[in-house]
Amino acid sequence: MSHEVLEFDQVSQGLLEKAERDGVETIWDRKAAMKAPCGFGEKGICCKNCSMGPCRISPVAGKGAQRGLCGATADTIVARNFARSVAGGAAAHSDHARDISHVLYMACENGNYKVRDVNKLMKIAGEWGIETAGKDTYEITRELAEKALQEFGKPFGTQNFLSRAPKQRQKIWKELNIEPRAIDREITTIMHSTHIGCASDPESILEIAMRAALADGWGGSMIGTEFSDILYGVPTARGTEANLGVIEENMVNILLHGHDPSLSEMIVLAAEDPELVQLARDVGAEGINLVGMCCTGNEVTMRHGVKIAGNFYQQELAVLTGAMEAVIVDVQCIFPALARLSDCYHTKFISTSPKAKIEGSIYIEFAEEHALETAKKIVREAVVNYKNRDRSKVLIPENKSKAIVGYSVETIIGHLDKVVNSHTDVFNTVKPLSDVIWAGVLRGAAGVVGCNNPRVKHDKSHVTVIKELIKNDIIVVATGCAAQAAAKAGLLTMEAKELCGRGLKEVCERVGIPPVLHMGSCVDISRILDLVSRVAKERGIDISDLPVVGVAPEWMSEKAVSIGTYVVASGIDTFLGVTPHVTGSARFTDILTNTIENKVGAKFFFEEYPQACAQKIIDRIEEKREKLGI
Ligand code: XCC
Ligand code: SF4
Repeated sequence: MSHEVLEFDQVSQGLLEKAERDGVETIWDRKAAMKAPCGFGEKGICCKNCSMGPCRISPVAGKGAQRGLCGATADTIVARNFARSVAGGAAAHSDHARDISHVLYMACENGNYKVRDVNKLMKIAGEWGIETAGKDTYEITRELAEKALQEFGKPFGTQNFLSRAPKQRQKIWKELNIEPRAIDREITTIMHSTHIGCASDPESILEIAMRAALADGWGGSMIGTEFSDILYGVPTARGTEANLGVIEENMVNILLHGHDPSLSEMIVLAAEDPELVQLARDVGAEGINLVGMCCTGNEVTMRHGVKIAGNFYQQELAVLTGAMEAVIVDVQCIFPALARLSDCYHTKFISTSPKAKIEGSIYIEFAEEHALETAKKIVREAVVNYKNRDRSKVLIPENKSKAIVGYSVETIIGHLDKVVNSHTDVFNTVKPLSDVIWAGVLRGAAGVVGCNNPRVKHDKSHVTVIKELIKNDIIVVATGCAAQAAAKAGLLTMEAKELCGRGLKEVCERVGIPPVLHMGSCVDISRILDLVSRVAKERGIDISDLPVVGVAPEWMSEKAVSIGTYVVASGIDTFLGVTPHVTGSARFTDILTNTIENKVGAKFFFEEYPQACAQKIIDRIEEKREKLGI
C-alpha cells in the first residue's frame, strides 16, 4: 500500500502510516485502486435508465454514437442524470425531516421526547395558520406535526415555508411554475419525467429538478431544522473542540456519526446517566467521552457542545486510533467500509436505522418509542467494550482546535441586538447586519458548505477559500463538513479575527463573534435561506440582489446536488469546487453556468482551484454591490 503524501492534513498522515502498519485499508487505498474514473460517468453521458442500454454517448462530437438507442442525446442524458441526483438528495434530506416530524408527533409531557422550545412551536404554528388559543402545548404540537407530515403528500397547494421568501422571489417561482408542491410528489415527478420516453428537453428537466430541490430547501430541510429546534432546542453559541485529538486515552470513546438528531440526542442523555458513568469507572475508564462526526456531530455540537472528531473523510481515521469503543450511526454518509475496519480493532460498529442496515455491523434498531432505553443499551455496549481495547494499537493524534459553534439565526440576531444602542434602533432584526454590508464594512457574505471529496485535498479547498474570503471582509457562515474543516483549522475562534480584513475584524470585535459562524448541519442550510431572506426583506429587495454567495468547495453527495440547485433557484450564485458530472453536454453546462441566470437571477460557477474560486466570489460580490449602488 502506498499513499500519496498529504501536504495538508498532517493528522491524517500519521494515522495513514499506522493503517499501513496495521495492514488495514482506507479510502486512500481504494482511491488508488480505482485508478482513473470512468470517462463516460464523469461526463454524465452514460444512461442506464432502461435495459436497452446502458447507452454511452461518444464524447467526441460527430464521431461515434451521438444518441442512445431511444434517440436520447447527450444533453438529455446529462440533464436526466443530474435531475436524478437531485431526487436522491432531496429524498434523503426530506425523509430525515419526515422522521423528525414523526418524533414531534409522539412528543409528550412524560415521554423521552418533549417540546424544548415552546416559542418556536408557537411561532411556526402561527406561520402555518394553526389556531393556538386555549390549546394545550402538546395538542398544538400534534397538530403542527400532522400538518408537517402532510407537506410530504398533500394533494393540493405548495410548501408552507415558501411564504418566508421575499415576495419577488415567490413571484419568480410562480411564473416559472417551480413552486414546490408536496415533497414526495416533486421527487416522484423527477423519477417519472426521467423515465425512458418522457422529458427530453434539458431546460424543462432542470426546471423539474429545481422544483424538487426547492421542496428540499424550503420544505424538507427547513422542516428538519425547525422541528429539531422545537424538540431539542434552538442552538446557542458555545465552545467546543475539533479534530481527532478530542478522542481521550483514558475514557470510553463513542463516535456519533450520521445525520438524525433523534438518536444522538438520546445518546447524549444516556451518556450522562449516573449508572452508566459509574459502570465506565468500574471498567477502569475515567468516564464517557462522546465525539461527533458529519452532521449528527454538527447537531449535537450545536446544541450540547459535543466535541467534533472530524468530518466525512476522517471516519475511518477515528477507528484507526484504536481507541474508539463504539461507532454509532444512523443514516447518510457512513462508509460501509467501517464494518471491515472495525473488525480489525475492538471497535463496535453499531447501526441503528432500518433505512441503513450495514453489512457486518451490529444492528440495534432505534425505535423512537423506546428511545432512551435503546440509547442506554447502546452506550452500555460501548462501555463494557472498554476492557477489550488493545493499548498497543492505540495512536491518538494530538491535534485539536478550539471552536465556537451554535449560530442559529436567533443567536446571530441576539448578538446583533447587543450592539444596537440607540433607542431609535430596532431590536430583533437583521438590520445591523445589513447596515454594515451596505456601509461596505463587510463586502458581503458567503455560505461555505458541503462535504469532503478525494478528488481534492482533504479540507484544503474549504480552508483556503474561507481564509481568502475573510481576508477580504466577506463574513462566512458554514455548515456540514465545511464547518468542521473550519473548526479544525481554528477559524471558529475569536482569535481568527486576526486573519480578517479591517472591516470584518471590527465587526467581530464589536459583535463578539468569530468571522466564520457555524450554523449547523446540512439541513441547516435552511437557516441560511432564512437569514438571507430576512436581510432581503428588510431592504425590500430580492435575494438575488444581495452580495451573498454559496460555496461547496469539496462537495460529493447527491444531497449537495440538491442543495446547490435550490440555492441557485433561490437566487444565490453557487460556486462548486468539484465539477459535477455534466460536462458531456456543452448545452446543459451552459444552462447551469450561464443562462439559468436569466430565469432565477443566479447561476453555478465551477472552479476547482480554491484561490481562483475565492477571487471569482470576490468579483461577483463586488459586481452585486455595484448593481445595488453601494
Ligand atoms: Fe455528508 Fe452531512 Fe456532505 Fe458531510 S457535508 S459529507 S453530505 S455529512 Ni452534509
Ligand atoms: Fe439508452 Fe434511451 Fe434506454 Fe437511456 S433510456 S439506456 S439512452 S435507450
